[in-house]
Amino acid sequence: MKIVDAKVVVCSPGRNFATLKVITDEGAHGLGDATLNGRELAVASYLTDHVIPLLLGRDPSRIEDLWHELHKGAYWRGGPVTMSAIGAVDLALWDLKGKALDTPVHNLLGGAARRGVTVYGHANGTDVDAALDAARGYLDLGYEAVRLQCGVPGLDRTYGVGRGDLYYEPAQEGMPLQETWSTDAYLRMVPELFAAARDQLGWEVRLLHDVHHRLTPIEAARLGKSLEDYGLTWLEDAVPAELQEGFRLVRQHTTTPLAVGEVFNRITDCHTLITEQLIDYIRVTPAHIGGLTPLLRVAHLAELYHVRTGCHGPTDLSPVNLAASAHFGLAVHNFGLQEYMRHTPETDAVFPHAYTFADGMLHPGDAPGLGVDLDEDAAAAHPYRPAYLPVNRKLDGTVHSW
Ligand code: GCO
Ligand code: MG
Repeated sequence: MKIVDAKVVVCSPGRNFATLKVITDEGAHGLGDATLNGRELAVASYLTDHVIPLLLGRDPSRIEDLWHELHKGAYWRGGPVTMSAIGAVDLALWDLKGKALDTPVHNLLGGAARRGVTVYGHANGTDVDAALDAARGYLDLGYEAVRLQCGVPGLDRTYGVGRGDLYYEPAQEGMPLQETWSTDAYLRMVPELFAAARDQLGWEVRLLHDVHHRLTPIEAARLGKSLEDYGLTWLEDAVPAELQEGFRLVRQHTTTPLAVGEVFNRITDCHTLITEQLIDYIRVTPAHIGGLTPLLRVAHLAELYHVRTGCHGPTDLSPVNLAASAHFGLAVHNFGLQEYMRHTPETDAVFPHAYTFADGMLHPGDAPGLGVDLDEDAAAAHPYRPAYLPVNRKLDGTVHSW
């Protein structure tokens, strides 16, 4: 088998997605997710201008070899654009291998290790009551785990609080939206949210919260301590992810489990956190860490240190990435929990898929490969629309992490 053609399809069925399609001389095609929120065209150019010429004529079954060639061969290693491009190729090759062998990708990764992939939904609201109402909606749908985010008194808009119960989309067309931030107001609000949640929702539901990289280590330590009585499954991105030593300080002060990884793009971003047991869940994104090939390495390293997986699965990655997470989560031994935000009906129509949600779990299905297709006519009806993630400023105007 040989790769004879490849192209990047950029479309916007409600939000922007970049998808790599790799075609073989046997007429099969594999799909990879190349979406990097707010920087989609940079990855599309990296693939079209620099990677696709290297793929033509190559044997797509040699996934490991091609991965290292693209990674080491570029000389310039790492970075979100480079690794998203390599990740798209890697996912497309696993998809093709499954199709060539007529088997789902989870079977290639070792086979099903559990009944399904337990997911958490995003419950959010402008205040505590609205967030808890949204959480009840998820419990009614069969979710066992929910992430709770709510508005902060005194701030106009807050990360994680969306336009409706089921969909949250921070990227906006046009120039970046300006959001505001107050650490003091936030640190007062979060314990109140979780006290009310345990009081009203009880203890069966697993609860999570995303700080979105906004605290210093000592602030994060205080938050973790103040949440200990509410038994969170994880506190996510408590400090900026690149400050790895910051996790040592947080860890010394709290038993609230910690999760991080959605902005990581290399195993070297994860290894100190894993080997020093500074985190409990590693949340890398299949498409952004460079595909399933390096993701498996991360998971196997993490398993040795009692760290579980919790792949980043927002709607700003396409169903191709979500399917990869579902196959991976079904097969890997130290799977923890999977993020699942529902894609809009427009997105699902462009990417028909075999995975399903039932009883709080994602099921990748038994279709060969990843089990996701791309309807190119439907995609063409939704052309790319430039959009940016918001910018965040403290109340005095100083730029803060968004
Ligand atoms: C999450 C993430 C997202 C990111 C988004 C940025 O936990 O799902 O924090 O909400 O903000 O992926 O593009
Ligand atoms: Mg997050």
